[in-house]
Amino acid sequence: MLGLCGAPAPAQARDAVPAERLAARRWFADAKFGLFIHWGVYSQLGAGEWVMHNRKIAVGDYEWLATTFNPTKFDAAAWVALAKRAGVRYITITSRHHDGFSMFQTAETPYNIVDWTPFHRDPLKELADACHANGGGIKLFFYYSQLDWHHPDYWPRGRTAWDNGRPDRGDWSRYLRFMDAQLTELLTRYGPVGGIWFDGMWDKPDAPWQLDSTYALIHRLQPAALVIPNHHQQPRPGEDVQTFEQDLPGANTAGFNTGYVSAEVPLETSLTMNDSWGFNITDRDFKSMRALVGYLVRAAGYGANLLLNIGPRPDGTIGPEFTARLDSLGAWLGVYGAAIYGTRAGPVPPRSWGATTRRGDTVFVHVLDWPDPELALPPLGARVRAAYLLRGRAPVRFQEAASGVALTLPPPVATEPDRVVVLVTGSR
Ligand code: JFZ
Repeated sequence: MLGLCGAPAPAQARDAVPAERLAARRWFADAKFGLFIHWGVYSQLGAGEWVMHNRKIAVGDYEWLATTFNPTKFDAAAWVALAKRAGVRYITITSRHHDGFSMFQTAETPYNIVDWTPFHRDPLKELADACHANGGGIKLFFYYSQLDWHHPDYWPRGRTAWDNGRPDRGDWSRYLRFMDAQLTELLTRYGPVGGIWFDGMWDKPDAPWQLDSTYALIHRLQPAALVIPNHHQQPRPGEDVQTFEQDLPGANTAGFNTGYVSAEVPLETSLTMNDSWGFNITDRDFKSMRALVGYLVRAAGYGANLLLNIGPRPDGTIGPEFTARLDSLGAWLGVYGAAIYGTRAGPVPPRSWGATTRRGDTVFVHVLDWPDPELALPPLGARVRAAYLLRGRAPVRFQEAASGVALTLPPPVATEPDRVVVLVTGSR
């Protein structure tokens, strides 16, 4: 049985992971690009998804705020069309964030978008239908927060708690049953689900989360659904992807990511397009196209996906700063997608000048930042048979030596964030 990169999976992992899920992991590793969506009641205050915590909003006041949430301009088909134009292969949307508000129809609490708001529609149902329509092409994943600032049974409280009016008591086991019941709803009422993106365990890392039974529940309900935990720790049994928040695999500029990088499971990097996950009306610090292409390419250079975030507005529309960048990324992938989709980490790990990706005997050299005409690569472990530019296929002169391969690059073009050189390699 093949592991992630075709290499035999370690005995223990192979026995534990059914073929269907291994296939789903390979699909995920091929996908390389996903759209993250942070959207909820908090979007109304335009100050990001932690506003309830940051402004120490009492439960009663936040519950009132939820009664005014009415995103009448929400159009699931338009969101999926944007995702397709951007070239993403999956969408990961917040079904319930730390504020405890459910963005889907649930029998487990009236504190949900269908029963608590004038909207009375289930945006996750509409999004699932739009993803599955016209032959699909976009898998839908659900972000699910284990941390809850609203639920009375999220007790004992964790690191992020403040006195927001909840009683100082609760039944933890009842909270765990609540989560499993909601996960059952998400995995039985929305068609095929790509997986669950967990977050918030870091609020109480040592609490009895009963992950094994929750993961087993997910894998039982949908054998191909992937468990993606944003716990910033080493992957555990039952987990299918290691995700890094705001960092490339192994880096820890954010301060909370682990330096450990799994070789057994697919990798993902989640990234904000500005500095906020949820809609933030004053956050204008949007990354440039060059920076975003750089993240997508460097992530792929580590063999990781990029999960790029948008924060839709409270009326259900998506701001032009987000849509313009997604359309540009889609146009870029229209030309360079072959050097990203379906690839794995290349023979040369990411460097200051760029990165390499590989598919079979074809190596893609992504030159992101190199001013000089000559670029010296270390030995690639195979002879180079041919070299040419991916865009336009003009031949690229190369010289092989024991020390490696030297490429003669065309001059950089201001509008081109990434000069991609294709190397056709063959055995020595
Ligand atoms: C978490 C969420 O809190 C955030 O709202 C967003 O959903 C992001 C994708 O994931 O971000 C975190 C989690 C933990 C820490 C910081 C940000 N931490 O432990 O410092």
